[in-house]
Amino acid sequence: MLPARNGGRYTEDFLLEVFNILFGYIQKTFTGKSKVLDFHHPHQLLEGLEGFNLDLSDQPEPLEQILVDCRDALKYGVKTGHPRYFNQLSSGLDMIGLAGEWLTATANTNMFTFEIAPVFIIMEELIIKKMHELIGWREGQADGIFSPGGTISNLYSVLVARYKFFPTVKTKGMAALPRIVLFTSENSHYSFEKASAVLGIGIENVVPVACDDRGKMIVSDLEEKILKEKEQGHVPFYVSATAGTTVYGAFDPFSEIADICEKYGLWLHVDAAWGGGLLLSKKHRFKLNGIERANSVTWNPHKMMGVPLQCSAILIREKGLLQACNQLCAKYLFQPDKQYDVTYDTGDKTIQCGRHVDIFKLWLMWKAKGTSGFELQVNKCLENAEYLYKKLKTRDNFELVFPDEPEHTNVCFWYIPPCLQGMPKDREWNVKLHKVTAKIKARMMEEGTVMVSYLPLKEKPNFFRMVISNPAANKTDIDFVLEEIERLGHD
Ligand code: ABU
Repeated sequence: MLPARNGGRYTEDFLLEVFNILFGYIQKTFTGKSKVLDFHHPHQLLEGLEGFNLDLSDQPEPLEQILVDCRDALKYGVKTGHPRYFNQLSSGLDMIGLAGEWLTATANTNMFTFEIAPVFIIMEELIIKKMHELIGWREGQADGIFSPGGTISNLYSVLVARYKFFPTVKTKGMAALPRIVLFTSENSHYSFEKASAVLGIGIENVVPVACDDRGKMIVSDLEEKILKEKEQGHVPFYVSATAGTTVYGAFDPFSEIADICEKYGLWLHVDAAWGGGLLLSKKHRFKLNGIERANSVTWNPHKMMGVPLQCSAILIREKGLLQACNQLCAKYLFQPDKQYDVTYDTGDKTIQCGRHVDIFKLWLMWKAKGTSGFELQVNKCLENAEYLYKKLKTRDNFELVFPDEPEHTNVCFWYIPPCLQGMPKDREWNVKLHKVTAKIKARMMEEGTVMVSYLPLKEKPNFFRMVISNPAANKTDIDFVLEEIERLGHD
């Protein structure tokens, strides 16, 4: 194959075979008859399946085997684009996004300099500007960067906020700082604890703020906790509010939280990794009112916008902070005397050196759908969630974890099997329900017909958290899930 001389024909044949495998997989993903997964335990994959051996050998294997491996790697994976895959916040398989991903892989470049990624760097600037506008930041000075996922985007927000208040941390380290503390709701993502551990702030300096039954931050508790920390001589510097919590899909009251941040001079971050997509919807945008007062926002287009993994942005309101916080001016990459405008060498804004091109698939999708296409997509998913919620309310053998209509597409519920219906809801009942949910999920995986995740939360026994971000999912798929859970849990 290429680059060998006369390798063009072999390369074409090989890539066309690969394309056929991909296209077969894509068609199967969207046909109602195919399964979401063909589950095998880790030991089965390690032992090898018929014709599919994951062991590596010293000798090259024939191309026929490589093609079988390509096919089987997809065959034994999970079809996350399947309309009955409701397991994670990111799902779906967008054809334009997929094309963007293929083209990105073919370009095989790195995002650190304009020198080697001229087109992608400009696309990133334009998309970041667009996201700023959707947030409602009026300054017109777009700043931000695409990062490897929401956890890293959230980490950037803590890093930049700390630098803003304590710039000497970059050279002197944490020893030069007082004991700094940050605040986030007890229902927020665990990435804030992770960021605090990684940045040397310490997990004990992440103060959890209480939430109401619906999972929203209680602002009076935030203020009490800030005052308590100050009394102890600690230095509050940062609050993270969430737009679409991971489990309940709750939106914190951003304007009230922003008031508190202004009062005490704190950085406000909004983790809109999941909820950011609603900014594209005229109908649902109000749920993020107040986000325009944030200093930074995390937004993952690979979630609600259906962009292929991964695609996450950290957006910073104040231009220049990211650069000042992270730049080290490595001379071999960021030569100041290049012939073009070197402010486009955005790589020194990051904590990475090499950075994957995550922008092209998003840019291409935005071109193909327009903002209005994303809006339709988001609205459809929310309509489906409302349908699921209403269906659950009519079924005696299902119980909602909280009674209110969902704000996002997260719908949390229990299936109550016949043996637990009408029984007193005591401790033993809860223990049984906890096991029932896990057992149904195990059966779901074995049968491969649907995928919905489950979890316990505080004192609540295991419940299903169903999320809808795949525009390919329809009401019939939602009906199917409920029937299937009932079937799998009948005994
Ligand atoms: N925060 C990462 C995504 C978690 C989820 O898909 O449930």
